[in-house]
Amino acid sequence: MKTVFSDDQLLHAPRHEISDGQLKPAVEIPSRAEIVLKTVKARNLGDILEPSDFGQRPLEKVHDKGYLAFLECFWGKWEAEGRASAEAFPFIWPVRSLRADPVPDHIDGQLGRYSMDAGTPLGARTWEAAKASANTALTAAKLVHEGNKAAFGLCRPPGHHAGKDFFGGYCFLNNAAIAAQWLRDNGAERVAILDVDYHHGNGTQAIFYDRPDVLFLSIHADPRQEYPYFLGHGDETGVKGGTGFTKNWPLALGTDWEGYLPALEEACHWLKVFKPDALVVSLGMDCFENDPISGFKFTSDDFSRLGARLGKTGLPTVFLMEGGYAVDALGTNCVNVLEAFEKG
Ligand code: 6XA
Ligand code: ZN
Repeated sequence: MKTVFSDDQLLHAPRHEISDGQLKPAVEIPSRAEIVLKTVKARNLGDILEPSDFGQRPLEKVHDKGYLAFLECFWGKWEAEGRASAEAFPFIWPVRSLRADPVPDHIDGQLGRYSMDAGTPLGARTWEAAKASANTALTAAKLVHEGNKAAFGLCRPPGHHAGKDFFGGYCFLNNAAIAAQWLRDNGAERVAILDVDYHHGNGTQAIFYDRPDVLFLSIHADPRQEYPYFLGHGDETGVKGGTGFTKNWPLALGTDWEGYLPALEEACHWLKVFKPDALVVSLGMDCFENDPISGFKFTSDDFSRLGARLGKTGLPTVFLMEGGYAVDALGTNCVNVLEAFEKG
């Protein structure tokens, strides 16, 4: 299987995140991508390609233009205000009873308008890295469109929490949504997204919530107990024409492979019913038992089981990396999925 990756994706290098009332060392760091790349090479998964530049258009098909302009111009304004020695965190949001329009002129207001949490700092080169990550996803989608059975977009920063007009959960551009939309725009009539990251992909779900042409399936920690807390419940099944084309399997903290498998089988059943022209997998490795911020109990071998099961669907598949923060094991767990998929 071919892997797509660009060094530009390393340019987003957050120092801190806010958690437990403290500025803690960031966990979504460049070494995540480096260890996966190293393992892809060591295990001879296949060729490694640089992404092509798809320009702004595929981003605009998913994201709000004002949001994209905000991401692009943010650091210049932050610098102009003499604040460039620190990375930027939002601290106010337009919650119930406040207005999200008009968009504030002040960058602190804009930061809140275009974000969902305080755990995701913006840095000097975040925009470049996020664009490169989206181009990696698009290039992987194009490889599958051109007839490759599967491709791996080694995306980082990740994407599945990013909405039409907000960043959060370490995500800026929704790589999976951008890839799925590009596949739709290039001949695929139906695209399915299966999100196996430990956290619910709230951004991806929201982007396609009223659409019958993109099926969104997600297996994740119950939002009653886990981030992102405000989406990912079992009763969210889509709206309008999209009713029935979103399905969620929220699972209890402590879930292991045996507890996970029935949900995975149900998801695979819906893939069979939907018959997509292509599958996009939001591939998080944070279901791992030693993940520092998560609560499932996958072993490294379970990632091979996951890959083998996905391989059995027989679908042309675009794998896009999402979360996973046990850096030492991240390469092994990720390549376990991809290798087993190819054998399966
Ligand atoms: C809160 C946790 C963010 C979750 C990021 C993630 N700081 N999402 O892995 O899939
Ligand atoms: Zn995650």
